Amino acid sequence: MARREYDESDARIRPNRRGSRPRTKIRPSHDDAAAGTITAVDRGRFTLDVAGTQVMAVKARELGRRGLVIGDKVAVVGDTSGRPDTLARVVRREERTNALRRTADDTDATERVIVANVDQLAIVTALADPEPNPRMIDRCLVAAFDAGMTALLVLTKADLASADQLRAAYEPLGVTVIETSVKRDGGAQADPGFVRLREELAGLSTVLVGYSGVGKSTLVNALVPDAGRAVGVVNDVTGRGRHTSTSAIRYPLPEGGWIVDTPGVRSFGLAHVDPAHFILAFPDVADAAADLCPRGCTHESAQSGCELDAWAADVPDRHARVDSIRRLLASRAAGETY
Ligand SMILES: Nc1nc2c(ncn2[C@@H]2O[C@H](COP(=O)(O)OP(=O)(O)OP(=O)(O)O)[C@@H](O)[C@H]2O)c(=O)[nH]1
Ligand SMILES: [Mg+2]
Ligand SMILES: [Zn+2]
Repeated sequence: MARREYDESDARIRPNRRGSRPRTKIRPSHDDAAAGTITAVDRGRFTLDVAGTQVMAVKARELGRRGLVIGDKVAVVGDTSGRPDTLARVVRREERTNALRRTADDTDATERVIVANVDQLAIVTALADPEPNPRMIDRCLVAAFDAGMTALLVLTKADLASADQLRAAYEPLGVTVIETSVKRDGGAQADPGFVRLREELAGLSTVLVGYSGVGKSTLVNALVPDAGRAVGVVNDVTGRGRHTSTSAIRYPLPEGGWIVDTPGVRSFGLAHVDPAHFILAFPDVADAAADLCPRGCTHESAQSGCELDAWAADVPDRHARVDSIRRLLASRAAGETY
């Protein structure tokens, strides 16, 4: 067989041509990259805020499998004009100050990052339709504590039911409790609780988390004049919403700061949190445990030597919190979530 001469076309079809390309260890430094923040994620596409301009972007290959979530600070190259049909490239994710995580259930190894770089977690709970679930609130408190975020309890639909019980249960924990209603005469803006909420959010970055139908998007629409978030109807039969919002989005607040609306969650798994940290989200219980419980106490029961029952005796709020922590621990041990 005659020896063939290789020409350029051979080089092009050679399967491992990537491997034969001279490798450079020096990655482009992207000194010219612009700084942006992720404001929405839609499959592989990202919406970024780049100095006030809305820019669409994709991940550059060099980012690898590194995930990007709302709130991530990134470096972006390419066309950052924000003009229609332009697409920039995210080349770097800056270090996160914090991240809110959850897992599907308490034994699920896959943690989902909901949002990064936020100051506050607003736990949104309706006072009715759907019914409040203190266990869910407790889970969110643990997640906020674990993520290093301040927790805010926002009780919506105050026109439907009293907030007294939940207020009494959570204010002693140092959690700011705000009750709102958008159904008063004059709407949300005439509601003192809503005005208070606005003040608590001003200048900070906050993420709203809660069951579907609790009124997260309704709040966002009242807070951000141009948001135009779709709001759902609560099903008469189940009292649950129909998951109106399907993806998260971050809006700038007129008073400064940011608000992130998220789709309703069905559960809030804490598989990623060290169970020893559960108790730390409840400062009064943590203090009592440190003072009273035997060393290495698992706080399981009075029979096992735990002193928390004695501490909580005759004080219903304390008792409820101890009970809640025990349920979280038991749920974690059994691998269930709600
Ligand atoms: N009575 C009453 N209804 C409210 C209030 N706030 C919201 N709603 C109603 O609750 C329903 C659900 O509101 P949404 O804002 O869509 O709830 P969401 O939390 O965003 O739900 P998902 O997007 O599915 O997670 C709507 O029908 C709202 O009108 C309130 O203060 N009082
Ligand atoms: Mg919504
Ligand atoms: Zn104990």
